[in-house]
Amino acid sequence: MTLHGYYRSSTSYRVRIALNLKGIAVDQVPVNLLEAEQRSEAYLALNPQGLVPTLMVDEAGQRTALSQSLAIMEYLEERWPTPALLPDDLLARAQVRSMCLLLACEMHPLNNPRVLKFLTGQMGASEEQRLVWYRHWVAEGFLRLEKMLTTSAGRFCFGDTPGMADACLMPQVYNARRFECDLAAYPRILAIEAACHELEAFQAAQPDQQADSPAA
Ligand SMILES: N[C@@H](CCC(=O)N[C@@H](CS)C(=O)NCC(=O)O)C(=O)O
Repeated sequence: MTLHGYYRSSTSYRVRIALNLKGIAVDQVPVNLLEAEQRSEAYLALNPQGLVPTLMVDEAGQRTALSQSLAIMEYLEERWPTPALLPDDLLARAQVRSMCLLLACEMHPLNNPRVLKFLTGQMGASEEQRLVWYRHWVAEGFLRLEKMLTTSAGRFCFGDTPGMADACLMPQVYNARRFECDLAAYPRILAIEAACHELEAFQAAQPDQQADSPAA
């Protein structure tokens, strides 16, 4: 399989964590978002949305392009069920998916670079207003997630096994740190971050570990 992504893209980061947790090796093709490579004709032929990630899969004699990080993680889970990214219990699986959706649908899109660019461009927001916006949506999301974690978390978002919710959480924490958000009010999230940092699957997925990172 081939993963088209960008080192600092949180959605690519999610998929890298999921692949690493499952022990699946893939080829990686960098798509430089700063150079607008995601909008090149060649890339749009794979992913009409012009977003990363895209996972290219060879299966049943054909090559298929999968987009949307949550759909990709669900594919990986169904195709290679062990080690699992979701718990066995049906209700528990729904709880983990709720956390994933909070992170991926209520937080990530609001603070996506193209939204921030629109704010400071067409909407005329200042850099300071951009930061207020960014930090507001981090606080709003993390406050709710922190409450959900009171009933679900062990060492990780759900119990003591790392999984799909942790793969969604870690990139959001990474982004929040880049924008110097105050995370002191979220002790459970910080404890989960520390637990994830101990694992090779999460370490190897970090943006600065990727070949297209300037830090590499
Ligand atoms: N819901 C999508 C979001 C994908 C997305 O927003 N990707 C960003 C990077 S994190 C992107 O490609 N941005 C490029 C652009 O906005 O032009 C997913 O989960 O895969």
